[in-house]
Amino acid sequence: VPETVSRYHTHAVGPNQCCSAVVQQIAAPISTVWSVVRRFDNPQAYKHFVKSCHVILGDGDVGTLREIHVISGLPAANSTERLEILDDERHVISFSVVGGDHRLANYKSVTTLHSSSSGNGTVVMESYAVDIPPGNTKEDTCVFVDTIVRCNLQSLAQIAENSNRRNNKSSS
Ligand code: A8S
Repeated sequence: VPETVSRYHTHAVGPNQCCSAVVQQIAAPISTVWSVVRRFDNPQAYKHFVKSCHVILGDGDVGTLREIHVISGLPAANSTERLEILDDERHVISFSVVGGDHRLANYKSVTTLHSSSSGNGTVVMESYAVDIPPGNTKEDTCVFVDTIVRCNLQSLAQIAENSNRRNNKSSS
């Protein structure tokens, strides 16, 4: 297990919280995937539930705040999120939810990228911890959040793999 995995994906979880992790294999180099993931100001590039995003404080360093609005049909309208870690060398990004009109209080996630042992690919690992909303179970909460995170990472894979294919074509 890489050191960044144990170091960044260990969450302190309170009694009324739950945590989980999603792993996604991507057939594109880590640099391609990282160029999409590192853009704290542009989550809508791969998170399809995000309708719009505005940076409300900061310039992309740790402490930057963004406000996202989500598409209709979700039990949420918007979310205010703080950039906690942005490590371009280790390929680690983390944000926490600090406000907004939704049910995922104290949501915090960490995303790390790893080069896959089998060739020129990337393994993305995203873990999170969140408060269990009143009236919900731990299981409900994990199913809901895992679904969102899995959708995001599948969409990330598609975008990175497509841009990788385009670049390979134009350079040959
Ligand atoms: C992310 C991960 C999550 C985002 C959740 C889990 C959210 O943006 C959506 C629905 C909600 O109910 C909560 O990486 C919230 O963005 C899509 C608004 C926070």
